[in-house]
Amino acid sequence: LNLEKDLLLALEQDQFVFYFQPQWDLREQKIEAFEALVRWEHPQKGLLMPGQFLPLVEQVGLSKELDLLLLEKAVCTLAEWKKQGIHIPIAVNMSPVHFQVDGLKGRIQQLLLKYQVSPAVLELEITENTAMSDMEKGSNYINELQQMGIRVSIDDFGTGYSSLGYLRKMPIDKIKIDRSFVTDMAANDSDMMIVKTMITLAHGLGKRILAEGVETETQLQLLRTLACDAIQGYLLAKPLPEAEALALLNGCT
Ligand code: G
Ligand code: G
Ligand code: NA
Ligand code: MN
Repeated sequence: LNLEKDLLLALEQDQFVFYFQPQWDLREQKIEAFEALVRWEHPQKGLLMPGQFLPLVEQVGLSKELDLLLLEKAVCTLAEWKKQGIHIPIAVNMSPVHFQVDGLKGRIQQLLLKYQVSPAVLELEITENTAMSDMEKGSNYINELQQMGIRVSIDDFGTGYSSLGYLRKMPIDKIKIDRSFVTDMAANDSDMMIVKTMITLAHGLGKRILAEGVETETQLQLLRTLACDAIQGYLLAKPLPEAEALALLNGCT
């Protein structure tokens, strides 16, 4: 109950910050994008992780408000980076309840205009459950986002309850293999086969594929062999505060 009261204040006073985790392009050997992961700088409790407050945000019906706030934060950060001559995309997670709500597209367009940011550097991460809860609406929506020049990726791929048919209907740019398949791929034949098949599937459909949760050199080598396009995970970097993320970017280019 206390946290609920704090939440309204936090939205008002903008106590949320992004940490940034790099996504590494295996072919080009460079950072291709940063995923923005929210943290709450709570005045008394310190830095709170998404798992400690996102369920509450959803429960009290503030997901849309938070998503919009974070979307603006992402676009604002992109504008700041642009000023510094840094042109790297930011991937923002969209909460399931908000994705198909009317007005998101218009809001994004407004933000890009206001901050003079190109849609090409904004990426939205959605889960397959979100996109597929209403196939018709979902594919229209993703089509419209793509026509605006924004990229859409499927997060946590393989963990949702959906058919694969949507992959050919929707102009998705990138598929992110859920880390649960990557963790044991070196030791578990089934996981290895699933990862391998996901990569083949993505490439067969002309989409990029990224493996999440890469923590070991062995996993990296296997993914390279399987021609996976990109990786994300602790092996490369944990989600970092903005300054550290940019320092890493500079060190990598
Ligand atoms: O860092 P990690 O603990 O950072 O994130 C945990 C979960 O919280 C992930 O499933 C992620 O998708 C979700 N999450 C992180 N940042 C955001 C955000 O900015 N918006 C939304 N809607 N979800 C987020
Ligand atoms: O649901 P989503 O994929 O957006 O969530 C990303 C979550 O995974 C975040 O909590 C992030 O901190 C975490 N994460 C990122 N890389 C790794 C990793 O290599 N290992 C583990 N265990 N977690 C990771
Ligand atoms: Na994500
Ligand atoms: Mn994910």
